[in-house]
Amino acid sequence: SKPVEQDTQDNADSTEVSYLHEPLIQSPYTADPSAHVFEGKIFIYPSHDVESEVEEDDTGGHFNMKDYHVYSMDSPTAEVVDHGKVLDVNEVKWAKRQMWAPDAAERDGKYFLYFPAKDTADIFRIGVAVSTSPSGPFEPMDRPISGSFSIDPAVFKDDQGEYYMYWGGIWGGQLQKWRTGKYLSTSDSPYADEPADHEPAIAPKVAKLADNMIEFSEEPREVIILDKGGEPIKAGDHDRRFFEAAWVHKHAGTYYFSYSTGDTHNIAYATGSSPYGPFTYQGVILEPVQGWTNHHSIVKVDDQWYLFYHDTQLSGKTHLRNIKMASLEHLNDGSIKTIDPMGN
Ligand code: FUB
Repeated sequence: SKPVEQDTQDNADSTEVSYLHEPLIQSPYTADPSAHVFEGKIFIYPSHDVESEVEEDDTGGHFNMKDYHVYSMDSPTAEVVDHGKVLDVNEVKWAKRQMWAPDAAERDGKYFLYFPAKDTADIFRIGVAVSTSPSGPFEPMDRPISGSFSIDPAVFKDDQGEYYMYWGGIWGGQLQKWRTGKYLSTSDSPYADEPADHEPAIAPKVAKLADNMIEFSEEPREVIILDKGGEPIKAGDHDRRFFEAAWVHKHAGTYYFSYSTGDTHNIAYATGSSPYGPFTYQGVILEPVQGWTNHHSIVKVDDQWYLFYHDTQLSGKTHLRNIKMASLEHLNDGSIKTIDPMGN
């Protein structure tokens, strides 16, 4: 279905549409939308999903993406502009395949695209590419970020102008293979190397970025997610444990760490008083969508918060997704109103 035309009686020339819970882009397939306001517009940095010759399995090899497009909107109801291909895997010397969920950040008029991809040893690393424009094209660095691993980078700018990268994803994102601090794979099974159910869940990672935005300025730290009793969420708690798709936003002085729970398909959130955490689990922001993956971003446009997410409405196939947006509401007690992906 197409985005719904708004009532344009007051403005016959208006091309405004309401995209809420409707595909933002009909073609190509897009996923994992990281949205930001840059230069007064909404910019969206999604994955570019493509048909794949690789068979579906739990390491996600069928998510075999090869490049990135950037999109922008003048406002939440304006048409979506495709700025075209801004980076191709063939331009990235160190990367071999699987250009997964990216994010972007701006500093001093420069724009940085952060992206995970598998290197020539089939290990996920996080790369960075630079542009003078939020719409790219982006020039990749010759090497991934030193000390980076796994997937799904998300960069949060704090009020004092410090930038933090959050990342990680288990199974196909390989985070479970980094528990010793080095890549250690005891088996080809994607489930090997996970902690036992009663042990603390694998933690996502955070590191402050250096002023040049292309390096970490510190060793990666663990992002600890606690239950309301102050205990770390356990590995067996699939309804609440971190899986992938980290995102951080700040509202009324509180840091909100949100993420996908993977095989239970929720976007959950936890709150804290520091960008490093710990964060206390609070609940679900977005219920399961059509398709296996759930991946989002949260951005404030003027005075309204929006959730960007994806589902598989247009294709019915889990690796061919389409991005969407919805309004997001913080309630007076600081909690976030749970969103039904169908808009009900
Ligand atoms: O798009 C590929 C992967 O699927 C992402 O990196 C994950 O977050 C999941 O959405």
